[in-house]
Amino acid sequence: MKKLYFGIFMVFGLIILSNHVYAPVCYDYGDAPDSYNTTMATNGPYHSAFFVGYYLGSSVECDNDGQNSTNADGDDTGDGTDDEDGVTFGTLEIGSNADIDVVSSDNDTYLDAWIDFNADGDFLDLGEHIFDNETLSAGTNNLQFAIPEGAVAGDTFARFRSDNVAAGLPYGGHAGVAGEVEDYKITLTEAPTPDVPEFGLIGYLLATLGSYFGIKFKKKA
Ligand SMILES: [Ca+2]
Ligand SMILES: [Ca+2]
Ligand SMILES: [Ca+2]
Ligand SMILES: [Ca+2]
Repeated sequence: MKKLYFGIFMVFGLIILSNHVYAPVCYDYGDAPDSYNTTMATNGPYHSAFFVGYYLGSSVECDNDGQNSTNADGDDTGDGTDDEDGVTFGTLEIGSNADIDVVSSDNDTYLDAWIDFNADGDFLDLGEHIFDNETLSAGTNNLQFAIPEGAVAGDTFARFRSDNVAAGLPYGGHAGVAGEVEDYKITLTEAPTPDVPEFGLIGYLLATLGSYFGIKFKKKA
């Protein structure tokens, strides 16, 4: 009987010392279309949610498989719980630096992220791995990345994975540690074209040069 009490004491002690709440073994998946390797059948990414901790945003939950969906919202709408909630995007203008906020549950968590800049249905192309083992702190992390000139304007997809091991993450497959994967549908916009005055491109260039040298050109009445 003493051994039984000792065993129970040890189990509860470990749960408390872990600083995270125990939950049944389960996994979290993404929800981008399956060309991005989302479901188990296509080697989709998944993380153990054994310990409820080391997640993005305010929560993570268990799924049976990747929730591949046209708008990358299957993990949010499928079970009524929007747990893919960790990343906030500002304007995503081609050729500019983008600002995003990434919320992490804990200090010393590590982020890998991808954007399908050429909108060809994968995260494999050069420059599409935007964050590689980026260290996050608990709370909101303001991060920047460059959107290449060759990116395609319109809707595309992004994948964010974080965990508590500084080993880097691939965009598919299992990570044997606690963490989360969140997929997003995003929109890349064209950079605005500069206004060209009514007196034409040469006039615009003269005006720009004149402004630089402090000379003003006036249109003939
Ligand atoms: Ca998820
Ligand atoms: Ca999603
Ligand atoms: Ca989340
Ligand atoms: Ca791509």
